[in-house]
Amino acid sequence: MNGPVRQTLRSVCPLDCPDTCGLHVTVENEKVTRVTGDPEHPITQGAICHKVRHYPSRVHHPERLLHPLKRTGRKGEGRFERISWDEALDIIVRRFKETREMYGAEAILPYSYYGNMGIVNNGSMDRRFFHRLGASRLERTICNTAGNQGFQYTMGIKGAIDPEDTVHSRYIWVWGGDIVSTNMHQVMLFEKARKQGAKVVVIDVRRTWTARWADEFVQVYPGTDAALAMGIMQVLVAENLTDEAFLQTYTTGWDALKERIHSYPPEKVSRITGVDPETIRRLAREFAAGNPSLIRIGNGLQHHDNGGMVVRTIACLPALTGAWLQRGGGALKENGLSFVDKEKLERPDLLPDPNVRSFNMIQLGDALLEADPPVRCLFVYNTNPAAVAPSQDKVVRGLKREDLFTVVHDLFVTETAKYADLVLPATSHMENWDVYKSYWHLYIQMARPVIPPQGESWSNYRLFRTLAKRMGFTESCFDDSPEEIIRQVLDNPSNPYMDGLSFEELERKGIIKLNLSKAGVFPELLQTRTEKIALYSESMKRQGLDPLPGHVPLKEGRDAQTCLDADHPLMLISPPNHQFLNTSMGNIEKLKKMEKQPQVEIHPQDAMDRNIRDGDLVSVFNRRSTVHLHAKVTEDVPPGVIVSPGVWWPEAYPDGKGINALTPDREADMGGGAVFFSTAVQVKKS
Ligand SMILES: Nc1nc2c(c(=O)[nH]1)N[C@H]1C(S)=C(S)[C@@H](COP(=O)(O)OP(=O)(O)OC[C@H]3O[C@@H](n4cnc5c(=O)[nH]c(N)nc54)[C@H](O)[C@@H]3O)O[C@H]1N2
Ligand SMILES: Nc1nc2c(c(=O)[nH]1)N[C@H]1C(S)=C(S)[C@@H](COP(=O)(O)OP(=O)(O)OC[C@H]3O[C@@H](n4cnc5c(=O)[nH]c(N)nc54)[C@H](O)[C@@H]3O)O[C@H]1N2
Ligand code: SF4
Ligand SMILES: [Mo]
Repeated sequence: MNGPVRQTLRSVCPLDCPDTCGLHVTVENEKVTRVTGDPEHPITQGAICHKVRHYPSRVHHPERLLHPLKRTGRKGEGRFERISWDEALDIIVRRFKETREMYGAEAILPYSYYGNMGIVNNGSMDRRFFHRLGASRLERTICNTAGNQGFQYTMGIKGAIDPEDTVHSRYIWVWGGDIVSTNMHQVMLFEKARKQGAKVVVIDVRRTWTARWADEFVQVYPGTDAALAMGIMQVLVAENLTDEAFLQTYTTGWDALKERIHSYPPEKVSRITGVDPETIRRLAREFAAGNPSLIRIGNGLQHHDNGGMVVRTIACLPALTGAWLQRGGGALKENGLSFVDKEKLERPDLLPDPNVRSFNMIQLGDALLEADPPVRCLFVYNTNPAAVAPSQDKVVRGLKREDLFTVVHDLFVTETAKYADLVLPATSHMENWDVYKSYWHLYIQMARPVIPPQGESWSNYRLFRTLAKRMGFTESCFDDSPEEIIRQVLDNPSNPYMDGLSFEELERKGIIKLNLSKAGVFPELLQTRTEKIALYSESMKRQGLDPLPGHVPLKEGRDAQTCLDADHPLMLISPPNHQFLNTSMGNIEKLKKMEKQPQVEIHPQDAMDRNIRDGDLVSVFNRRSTVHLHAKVTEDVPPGVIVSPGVWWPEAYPDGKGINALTPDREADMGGGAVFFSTAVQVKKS
């Protein structure tokens, strides 16, 4: 770290955001003073979001955790004393060994998500450690598994469009994604398309910033998108707008789907979705005429009971018009091309018992309260479940268990850390060596530390490597250096897109694009692969699912016509906000000020019925809990739906209870996914 006092160094944004930006970091006297976008990065193009420009305030936050802590107060109270790393590691190793001896290692549960997307620190040494230990496994379902599974059922692949090709799209639907806030570089690419005449339509429940930016906003009731997609398909058939040659060549099950489509005439679809029949007809015509048409499928519409089927159904649409055949046409949810060899990186072969039990992460409350035999140790890193996991009251009751030994590794004393027995300080990505792939664009990037570890903070890599040694694990994979892990990431013969990617080139350039010379992306890939687009899906049938696409009503809540529960007639959507990244950045004062306070948007009619005025403190409640926040009366949301943006730190709510107290921990129809937005509530003035 010696050298000039002021330097500009390269880094990569580690946050769980599709854009995975290249960063320029100004470092003065070992402090990060400025973060900007890498102007040479083909996707970042010098621009980053507002929140990450505030990253210096995160790295050098006055409340940044700098030493290991041990609990002195009651669980949840947040009282701790400083201890040494040595003592902390001794306690963990002793508790893990005791637990393993008395109850078996499956009484230990690791709990992590993607607070840091680097593979050296998330998805290698950590997984090896828990596999070798024999701990219970975790299904990481909280984000996108329902929709990804649905997309895959239709397309046979997680996605193969190069986002850079979306500049060629000329008619664009942004469906259930708030990309101005959550995927800003897609907006930049669409802006280029727009300059060439593209039209952008946003299909969402709420009039978002993205909806305002677009040329047209189509407002739908939550969870009804599959009906809308089927209605559009019905019009395509009725008006002879389908591409029969494409359907014959590239799909299976067209006749069966056509049969199903008849039951979705626009008038009926309108009653379900709230979109008027003429708009449905016009959307169909415009989509067929788009040259080419692209659907950018967001993550929001799949956080529902029917989320898998919604995405599976929407993914069928471009096949009806053959939009896939044109560059910039088709549908883009994520890309599935930069997959790594998980066996090698995570080493599930180290599991003493491959059949060890597994928990769905969205049901953490049940795992802690009801598992038999019980979970006795919980190790949380890269996530903040006390705030982000659904059915928060249950999660908190579980975390409060006196006999549960909880370790939390984080940069801050988060809401979850308040319940820990030990809190361990984590480095930020600015302090780590790591490699990053994106789940949207096609570049792989490497970043070196730009400042030394702050205080006594340790990276996940160092923590799990050290714990492995202290547990006496002697396998050589626990000796792998970050460089060796990065080499293993690149070395994946089963992925043609990684063929020939060299560590040396990545080290030299910091960024390399996937190799598209062997397999390519759509549209070329469509012509070379043997797999067909499954309009009728045999594999869904085998799984006991409906093999054809279609609308399935939600398990609680309402559509434009039906309300399932008269006591809780409003649907609550709680999507990400602009200035936070899930709960990360939710403790940066300037960003908090810009978001003002936790609030709930309510339609003037619903507000009037309840005698609620703009700014009033209201209670939002259902059978799971009650949350207090301020009302914002606005026509941005439809009647019957309320929207509370952002997962704030629970302390920001008047009584310390966050929005996820209200959300259900049911599994979606596919992939064990989360259904945050299928939440029925009632609202009253507090
Ligand atoms: N600024 C910011 N950026 C982020 C994040 C963040 O917290 N803040 N989080 C990151 C993460 S982890 C993720 S997964 C992505 C998510 O980013 P997106 O893909 O944009 O998904 P969401 O923001 O969850 O939801 C997008 C939209 O879906 C709408 N929606 C909800 N239900 C329905 C429905 O039934 N139908 C339709 N058509 N729309 C519906 C919501 O109103 C919302 O506007 O963003 C990432 N980027
Ligand atoms: N109501 C509602 N709830 C939601 C959502 C929603 O839209 N609405 N979105 C859901 C979605 S899509 C997602 S992906 C989840 C995301 O939920 P989480 O994955 O929990 O995301 P964050 O809240 O950002 O928490 C990440 C934590 O990891 C920590 N961290 C960062 N880097 C490191 C590191 O290197 N080491 C360690 N040990 N810790 C680190 C951060 O400081 C932070 O506390 O939330 C879900 N919850
Ligand atoms: S959060 Fe997303 S847009 Fe912002 S800097 Fe990181 S990768 Fe880029
Ligand atoms: Mo997510």
